[in-house]
Amino acid sequence: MAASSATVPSPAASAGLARDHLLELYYWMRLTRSLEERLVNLYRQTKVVGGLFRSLGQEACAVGSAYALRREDVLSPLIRNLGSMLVKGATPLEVLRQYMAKGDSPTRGRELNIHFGDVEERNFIGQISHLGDMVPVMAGVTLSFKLRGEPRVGLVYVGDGATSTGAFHEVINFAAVQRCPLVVVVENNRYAYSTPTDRQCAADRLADKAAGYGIPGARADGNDVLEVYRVTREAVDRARRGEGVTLLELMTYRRKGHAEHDNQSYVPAGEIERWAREDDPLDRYVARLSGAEGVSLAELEAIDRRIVEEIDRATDEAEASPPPEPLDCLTGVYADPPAMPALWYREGIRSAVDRHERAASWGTHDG
Ligand SMILES: Cc1ncc(C[n+]2csc(CCOP(=O)(O)OP(=O)(O)O)c2C)c(N)n1
Ligand SMILES: [Mg+2]
Repeated sequence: MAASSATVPSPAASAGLARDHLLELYYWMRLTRSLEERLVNLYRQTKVVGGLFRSLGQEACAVGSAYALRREDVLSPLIRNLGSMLVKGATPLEVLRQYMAKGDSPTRGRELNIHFGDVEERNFIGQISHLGDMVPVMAGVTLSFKLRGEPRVGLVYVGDGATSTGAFHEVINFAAVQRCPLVVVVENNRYAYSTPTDRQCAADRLADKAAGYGIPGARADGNDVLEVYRVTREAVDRARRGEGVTLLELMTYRRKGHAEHDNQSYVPAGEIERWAREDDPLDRYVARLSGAEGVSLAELEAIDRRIVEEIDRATDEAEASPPPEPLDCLTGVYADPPAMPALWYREGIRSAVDRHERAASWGTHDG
């Protein structure tokens, strides 16, 4: 350990976080980036079956905000909130299996990125893709906390593009009136697919929309993880005190395309490179930790090595996972699956299936 007592951060300068917590924030941000880089490699090897949605440059938004929640609080992530899900307890193994559509992934191969949840233990909700539509879900979740008198908070993310949907407007209004214990985080990454923010909304500051609902709104530097933590924590504490909804606008930048296939031809020349050079959340945090917080680079490198080992192990395990079993497609779809002979739809071609399609590693099929 390189730190001496002289390097213990002052709570005010570090958003009230102790040294261990500051290092945890680094761990989660680095894990997010490294795991996504591994997913890119797997994507290029065609082992990631569907799309790949990066949060490169946005890791501080995801990690700093989720870190402000307690375990019992509920988080509603989006595709660029891998970091938030990891903080809430999703594992690299689950994420890798999910992207590779493995039979033992959380959605048993039905879904191909991070649309999965755990509302029993870890309290993050499986997202749907429709822009803005997790706001109504979370208004309902947090209204139930209020009605039951539970001191729990919900946090829902929306993109800048999603703030222009009807669901967003109608339900923030509803949640504000009901004083739901809800934090709405707008991740303003300057683009909605290929549309820059100023081409889809005439307001300069999305946080100003809060005034229309009679709730507090704040804009913050989304690439400063401690600032993200600080403003989210204030909003979370406010919600827990029964003071209702807060709208936060976190300013960041989407350095990759909407998904991995998108070549970003619509982005002005030099813009991405400028953000990478001047405003990378991890670079900024490393500078902060190794400067004002007195953390040695050797200590950060040790964390990096641990992360590589964790991701390597998880990748091996995920690659060894079986593909989805065809018969499993009914599981979880019908409460009472129709009685039918197994493999009824393949009865006529049973021998062909066995001879040609069924890899030796596949599981049992027809009892
Ligand atoms: C209601 C609706 N309209 C269109 C889409 C297609 N769509 C998916 S993501 C996306 C852009 C989202 O932009 P933003 O809300 O800024 O989030 P970001 O991808 O930047 O994180 C669009 C238009 C959708 N999923 N739902
Ligand atoms: Mg956006």
